[in-house]
Amino acid sequence: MFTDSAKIVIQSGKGGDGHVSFRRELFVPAGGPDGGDGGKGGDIIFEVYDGLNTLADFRHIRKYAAQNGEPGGKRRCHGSNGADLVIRVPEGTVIRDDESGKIIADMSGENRRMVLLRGGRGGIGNMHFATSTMQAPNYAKPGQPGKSLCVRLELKVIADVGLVGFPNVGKSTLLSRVSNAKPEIANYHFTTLKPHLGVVELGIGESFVMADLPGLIEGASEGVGLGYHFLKHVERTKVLVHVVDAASVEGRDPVEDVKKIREELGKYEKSLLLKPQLIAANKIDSIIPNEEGEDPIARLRAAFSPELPVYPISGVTGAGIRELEYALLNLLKQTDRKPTVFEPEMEISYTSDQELPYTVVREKEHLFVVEGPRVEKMLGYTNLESEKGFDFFQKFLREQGILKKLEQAGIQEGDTVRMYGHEFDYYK
Ligand SMILES: Nc1nc2c(ncn2[C@@H]2O[C@H](COP(=O)(O)OP(=O)(O)OP(=O)(O)O)[C@@H](O)[C@H]2O)c(=O)[nH]1
Ligand SMILES: [Mg+2]
Repeated sequence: MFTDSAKIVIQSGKGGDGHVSFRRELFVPAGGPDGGDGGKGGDIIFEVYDGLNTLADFRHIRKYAAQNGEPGGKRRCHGSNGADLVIRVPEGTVIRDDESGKIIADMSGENRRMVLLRGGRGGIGNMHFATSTMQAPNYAKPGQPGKSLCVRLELKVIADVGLVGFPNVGKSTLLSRVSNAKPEIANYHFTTLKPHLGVVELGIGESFVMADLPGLIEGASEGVGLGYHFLKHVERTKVLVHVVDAASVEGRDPVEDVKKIREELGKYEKSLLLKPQLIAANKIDSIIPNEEGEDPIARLRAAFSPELPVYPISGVTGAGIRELEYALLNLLKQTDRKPTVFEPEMEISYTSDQELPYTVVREKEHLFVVEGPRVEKMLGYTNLESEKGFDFFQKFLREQGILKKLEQAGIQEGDTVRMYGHEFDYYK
């Protein structure tokens, strides 16, 4: 089965924790802190791989995780970085956030490799936390967490020319006539269930890619039938060919058909109607003039030319095919052939840096000691003599979860808390 979309969960690696240790050497009584930094967590990287044409592989494996960073070690040992995970996708893969549907990246054009999820930074070891007042810091920074995200991959066919039309009008027959592609052709509706690509070669350096798309029906833009699923492929083609059955073999009216298909395209996405387009009036080998002698080609021209030029063709006999091919080549020469690349609609947000670490130690029955670089900084910054300053500092302790930690450590009313030379009485 052809898969042109897949949902996967990706996860970048967690950063390794910083280490807490102290130098222990002979004749060095109180060695300084020497806990090393944790390694960085692995990134999730998307890469365009030319050998791939479908997203089928993503149906078997749904979860993709990069490696975590290793924690730091003693003697300033740096933990090793977690390995990145490279996910290979076919060109033209659009990556969306599954929850919001927003585009995170479009793997096409210049964008052949990108880091989609950054791994967490490693935490720094206690060797970085020594200050003049705190010679033996007992804390290190934990590694940053990795990030997990559910994303939807969608493959958009990249073709220069897209064939659109109702079922059974002869789109696949036309593609097989002008290119090397071998799409299935049959006299029933919805023979084509997935897009087929073919290369149309008209001479050296004069070739283009044509996409045969599944037949559209009325209401396609609202999700009736299979069509909706494939309208997105139309977005990437540069030129559209409306294929109609000019012979009305099944009693359809080709003029009405072009109008209806254009209506569906416009409802799905207005800009589709701005693409250069023309009409291939197919099955001319079977046109039987009616009693009034009305010619369907003349009717089509009256209704749509010159906005949409009409090319009478027969996919079966080959009549008119050359003219159509050159008309398409000319149209393409006038258009910018670089495939549309979608702009990202969202950026991945990462949880902000982990709070700096601190320790809460019960030194004696009624004495608790709080230490940590942020606490130290905050103390230097706050005027504890003023009531406002004191309130501010208390709020800080509450928000940092330090009060909670003290309670967990068993602090009671009236106990003392010491922080860098300041002593406070604890009251609820
Ligand atoms: N007489 C005649 N029959 C044609 C012509 N082109 C296609 N057909 C016939 O029309 C039928 C449908 O052809 P397909 O090429 O499968 O049509 P399609 O538009 O791809 O159909 P779906 O994939 O179902 O949307 C087949 O029986 C073809 O043989 C033509 O130029 N003349
Ligand atoms: Mg077909």
